[in-house]
Amino acid sequence: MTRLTHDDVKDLSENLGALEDFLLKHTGRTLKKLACEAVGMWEYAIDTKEYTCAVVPVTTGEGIISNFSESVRDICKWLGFEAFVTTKTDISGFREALEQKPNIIFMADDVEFLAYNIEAKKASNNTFSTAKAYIAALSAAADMLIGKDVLIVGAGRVGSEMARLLLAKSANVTVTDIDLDKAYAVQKAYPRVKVAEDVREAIRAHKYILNASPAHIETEDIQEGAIISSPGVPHTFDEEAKKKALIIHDPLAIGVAAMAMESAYYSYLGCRK
Ligand code: 2YH
Repeated sequence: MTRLTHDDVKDLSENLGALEDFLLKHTGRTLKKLACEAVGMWEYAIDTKEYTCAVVPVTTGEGIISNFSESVRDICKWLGFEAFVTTKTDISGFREALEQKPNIIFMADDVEFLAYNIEAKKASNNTFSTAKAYIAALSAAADMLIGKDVLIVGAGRVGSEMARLLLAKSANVTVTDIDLDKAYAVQKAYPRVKVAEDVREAIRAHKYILNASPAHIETEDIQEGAIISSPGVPHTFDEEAKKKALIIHDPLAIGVAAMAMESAYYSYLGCRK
């Protein structure tokens, strides 16, 4: 699993306005509306300012990513939540968070990234929220995906979840991965999914692409007018690629926004006023 770096998130908070403008221009949705659509809720169903999010930095594994927790906090604030980062890390940070009585606690190690809703006792998982949110973005930018041929590049956890969600949207789904065993494992789970064995050929043949892989996509393989919804990091598209195609990407905000809205929605479903 690709780990974010400080470079990925160092300017994230200052760039939220630019991301909002980009999403409005290309999907017709704000970050919040897109996140709500991704998790199947109406954006005015809850009042985010009634909810507090705590973010606990985690030192396990490769340790703290400088500015990661602050970026998660600022994404939550952008959506209207109250939000704070604990001064302590790990279990001590968790205890510090609990003392402030938040509704949602965010924590990430090198493998998992969860938002835990304390009152609903339910966790939102970044892998699944990211898959949902980037499909919502592609669907909005492409004016729906019903009957459209959509390629998923990367058959890991995000790619596999994307296949399931795209089938629910009645898209024609093809998956490709340099590791063919992984691509065929997705097909085994969802037999309607086609497997493309040649990654570059598959990219050349598709206008609608979800890139859930850390691999580089060659600019010459991208179709003119393609739409690429791309959570994958590192993000290596060049200026030429961005001229040819609409490339929807940010390192953290789109996935975290969907986690936060889904988590708050759990409280709403549990009848919190
Ligand atoms: O970037 C990551 C992992 N790739 C998890 C992604 C799950 N889809 N984790 C961030 C680690 C943050 C660090 N422990 C911190 O600063 O708290």
